[in-house]
Amino acid sequence: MKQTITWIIALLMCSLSAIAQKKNVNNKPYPYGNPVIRHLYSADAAPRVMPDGRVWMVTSIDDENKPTYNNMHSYHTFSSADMVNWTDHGEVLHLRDVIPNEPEGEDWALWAPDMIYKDGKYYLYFPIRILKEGQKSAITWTAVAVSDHPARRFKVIQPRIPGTKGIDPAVFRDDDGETYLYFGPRLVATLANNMTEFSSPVKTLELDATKTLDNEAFRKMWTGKSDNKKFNSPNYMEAPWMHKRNGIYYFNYHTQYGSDVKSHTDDPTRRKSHLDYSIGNSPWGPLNYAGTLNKELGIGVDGGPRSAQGDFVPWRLTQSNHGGIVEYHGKDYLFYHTSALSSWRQDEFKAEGTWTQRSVCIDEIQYDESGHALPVKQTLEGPAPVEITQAFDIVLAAKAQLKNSQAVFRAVNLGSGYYYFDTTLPQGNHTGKLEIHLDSPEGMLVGTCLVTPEKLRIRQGLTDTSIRDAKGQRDIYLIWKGTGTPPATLENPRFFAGSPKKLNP
Ligand code: FUB
Repeated sequence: MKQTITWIIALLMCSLSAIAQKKNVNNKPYPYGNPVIRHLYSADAAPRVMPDGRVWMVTSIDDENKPTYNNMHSYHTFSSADMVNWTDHGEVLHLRDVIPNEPEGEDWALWAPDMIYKDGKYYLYFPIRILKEGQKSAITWTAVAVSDHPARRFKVIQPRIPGTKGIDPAVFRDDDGETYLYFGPRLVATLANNMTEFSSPVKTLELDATKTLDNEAFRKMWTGKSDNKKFNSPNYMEAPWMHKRNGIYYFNYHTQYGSDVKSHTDDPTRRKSHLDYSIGNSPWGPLNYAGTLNKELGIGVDGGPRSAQGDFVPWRLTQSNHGGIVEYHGKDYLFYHTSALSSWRQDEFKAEGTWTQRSVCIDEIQYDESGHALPVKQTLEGPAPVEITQAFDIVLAAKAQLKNSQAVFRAVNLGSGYYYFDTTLPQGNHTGKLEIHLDSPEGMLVGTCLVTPEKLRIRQGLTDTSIRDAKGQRDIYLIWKGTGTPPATLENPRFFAGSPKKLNP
């Protein structure tokens, strides 16, 4: 009975919001730098540096005319060379690519996606949500699509990854070459080589909030909840994202705000629509609660338009929080979304905009000396342009001999960062991995090429990997670890993606 009433209320709210939907009638240019995407409504950004050295993001698209969570039906990709100017590469996947017979209905929706490069291909992970009339709750799982370029159409290759449930898949590649998928109710598993199924059991991530909370008000807020089963990580709701910095794993997520978000209350006991984060030493957890990465949207924004209700921006709190993080040439950036553009396009900031007409914003993340991330300062201006003058790639040698399975290159200047490494193994038939270490054979592992004879055959001996923290003047150690005969030589080992390529006209 309770579920039926909830269902009726939900339907009622959807139709009321559709009726009350304001039109996007204001065509004047938006006056600020944030949001960075201003010609359509974009949400749930998942940013990553790709092999062309540009920052790419895939986003959900919110509807221009009848916005609801139920008719989110496509994904776009965007790229930038400087974090400020973004090119829209258009729609790369639509609901009709997933389910050809139900192209425009509101039963199916595509929510927050993620995209990653691996072994010459781009993989798009996305949640499918089915909410058929009469169903008590939505059914959700993760699917995978692939493309040979992030600006081109993706093709669904796995309509449902076995073992997935829930929304918001997020991919994370670790320095040892292992790729993790975080999804649904804080679940995690490793992806197999084919990127379409798991190679490990699914584990629930321990966020450990209760053990480290020393803030009494916060503790009271969560422990007062009736659902004691969620006591372990009580404030997790959705939007998982993992990033790694100086060897530490940072996992951020959207907190459970329930229906308590009210535009203008600062009640300290109200559950907040935050992005909180936990940190730890393993992508599997356990992690310890570490604080808030992004406060509720519109909180503490300096300057700009003010709401009629008080001294804050009109879109304050008018949105759920969703965050993706990328490091780009020395700075970490949080990608999130607000309804600021909607507020502008509807009535020039006179009201808060629409909950489901969101737009991607970017701001820098700052850390304290102990490595804790500080709450991001949400700005109207957005990020400063990034200027990069170093070469796109650094070839270490035309042919490098491996001695005792190792090749060393002294004092290589990796500048402000190189994001990928590749080399060719001409002899072909190897099984193992090529590790890239900085400064000594035991020094920081920044990436690992996972090698199989099959992969080498497909790519004519080429092997590559994304890398992290490869910057400054460093000694480079390439170390082969594997079974059978080690490769004798590496052809053209190189770091690349150290500066952004121009787009083809
Ligand atoms: O955009 C649809 C849903 O809203 C996402 O999947 C959630 O993370 C929230 O942003």
